[in-house]
Amino acid sequence: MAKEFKRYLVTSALPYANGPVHIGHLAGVYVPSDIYVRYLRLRGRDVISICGSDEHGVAITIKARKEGVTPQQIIDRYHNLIKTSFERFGISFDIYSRTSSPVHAQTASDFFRKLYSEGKFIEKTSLQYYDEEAQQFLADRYIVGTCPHCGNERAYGDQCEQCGSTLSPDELINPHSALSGSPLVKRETKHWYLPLDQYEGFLRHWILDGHKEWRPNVYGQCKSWLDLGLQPRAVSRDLDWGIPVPVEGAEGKVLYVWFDAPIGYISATKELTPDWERYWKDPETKMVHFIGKDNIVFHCIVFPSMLKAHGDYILPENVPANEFLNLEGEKISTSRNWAVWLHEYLDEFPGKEDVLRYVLCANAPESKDNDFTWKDFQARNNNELVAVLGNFVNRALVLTQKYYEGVVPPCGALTDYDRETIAELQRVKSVLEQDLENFRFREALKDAMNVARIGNKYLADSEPWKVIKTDPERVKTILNIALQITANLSIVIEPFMPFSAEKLRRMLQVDSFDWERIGSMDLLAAGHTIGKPELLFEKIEDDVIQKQLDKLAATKAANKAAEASQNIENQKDEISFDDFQKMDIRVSTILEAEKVAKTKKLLKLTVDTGIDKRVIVSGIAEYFTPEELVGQQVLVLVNLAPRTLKGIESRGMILMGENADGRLVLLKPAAAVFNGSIVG
Ligand code: B3M
Ligand code: ZN
Repeated sequence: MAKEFKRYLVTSALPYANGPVHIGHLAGVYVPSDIYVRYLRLRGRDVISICGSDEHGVAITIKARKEGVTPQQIIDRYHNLIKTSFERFGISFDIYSRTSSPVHAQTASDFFRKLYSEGKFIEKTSLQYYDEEAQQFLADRYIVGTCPHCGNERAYGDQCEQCGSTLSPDELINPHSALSGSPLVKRETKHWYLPLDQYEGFLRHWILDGHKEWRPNVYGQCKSWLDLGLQPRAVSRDLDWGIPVPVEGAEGKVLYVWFDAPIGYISATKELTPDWERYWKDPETKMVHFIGKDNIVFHCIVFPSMLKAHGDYILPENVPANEFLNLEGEKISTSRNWAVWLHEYLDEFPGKEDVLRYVLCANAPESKDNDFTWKDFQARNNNELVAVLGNFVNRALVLTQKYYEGVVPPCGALTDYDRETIAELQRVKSVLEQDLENFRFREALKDAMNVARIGNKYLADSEPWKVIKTDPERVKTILNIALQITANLSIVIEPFMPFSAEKLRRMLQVDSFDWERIGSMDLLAAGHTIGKPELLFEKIEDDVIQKQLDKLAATKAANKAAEASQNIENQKDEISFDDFQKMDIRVSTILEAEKVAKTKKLLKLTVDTGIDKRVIVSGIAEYFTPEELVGQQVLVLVNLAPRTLKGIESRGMILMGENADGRLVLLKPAAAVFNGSIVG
């Protein structure tokens, strides 16, 4: 039997205040979390829903530098945009705070000081990259250089965005500062580390023994982290943006953003209620963290270790992390503007908040990554919301207007079919509650929509528009039942589509019903007058969708043009003729071509250079199909040192040009030339 709790503390991942919220955030975190808290409130549970902007970290300082403004201006802009967007979308946090608040600075500092004074940290001095011109230590993201895997000259110290490799600054060729461009030196710096390795035993027992009910993607990731063995993790950084490390000898150092951010849940609760300790320290509280999969380690390993080290706090009962949502088959990217931004959706689709809430729940990446397409958005709106839910409600209300001037007719004797329908309706509540309690929101939405399916089938089978001619008394019972089903719908859709539930209650001229009355067939008393029927949902036409697809196409073109312009670099340093003579470029023919598995950009080519037949791996899969390349004559730098890419040894480089919209083009002889012909 699941443990009963007296209250619920529900947190949602604090969005970074360096950009707007997009559908990936909503599908991953905020729609599921809002469904859950709305449900708990409808059940009369004591629940608080906590969120706020995550306003520290390197990404905010990079954005500020890029825009030539201060980090404070960045966080003020996006904190306000995010907060108002959530409110407009019906995400009903009890508080939406921010980690730049004084209460948070105090709470995070006190938390650090307690662990520090109790000796829970390791102090370590290490060598870090330092920019002497900018006079500051550099976070990995501020270090750029050449990727050792694909030659991208603008790879970052933590990742190469061209081939996707995870990097460390030491792997970069010619690492230099993204701030000043100057080469780097290493300097000693002291930081404080949380010895996560000391918490392995506790975490193993608490998670692997104690929470086998966690979602497989979450449990599995925790297990692999623990099996790999945990390392001490730095909880401070050399940065001038963040919460200063509150101990002697820590000038110029701030708390690591992932140390301070989760404490933001605590500080926001303090701001919400003087009773905050009952939520955070009483084991009768059920704490649930809603996050995306990239935050699992911080919410299941790091933050619980911090809470354990502190000693006063409870631990999360569940962390139902979602996987990722892609957009039209590609990863959503803030930096490449490849997203559907919430504030833009709300402006462009007024009154359709629930359509997006519905689609993002129906398509939620609960167990695996999923894809959002505008065609699917249109299909679900037209074929499910309009054709099933909206259609049923409209028929029930229009027929009541038509036959009884909007007055609910009395219910007469029930047929067996009536009883079967009512019994089916009454089975919904327990299934719906089970799915909601267990964070199966896609299933729960289907349970709720099933009420509309039951209603539609009941009307289609009962055909009141025909029976009215022969047995008008019977039609009173049919429509009374249909209206009770409509009233039940207004309850079950509330957690998912609060705007439509409110609109439906207005059409029925009722206040909200109690959740426990789901399944009741006397929600609307005979004689009650309902309001004017309106359309709950309207069809979305092709031109509306095409406009969104055109918008994404324009984004893609803009990205390619931006990349192309970035590639027009100044002429490189002068070289001697001897230097040039070192390069051996030959006319060659591509004999075979195939995609490199698990990569989007790489092709494996077999090339006849006239000297030999060899394999060359080239990052051109986005621009050419293998079929297009076979038989083409190209120019190959044959004496380039071999490199191994995704396990394939590549000997040489195919020379490419780039056109105005950033697409790569082959460079080939104006007429057929023998393979091996020297280019000079
Ligand atoms: N700011 C969100 C992210 O990683 C991160 C969550 C913090 S929750 C304490 O996208
Ligand atoms: Zn690379």
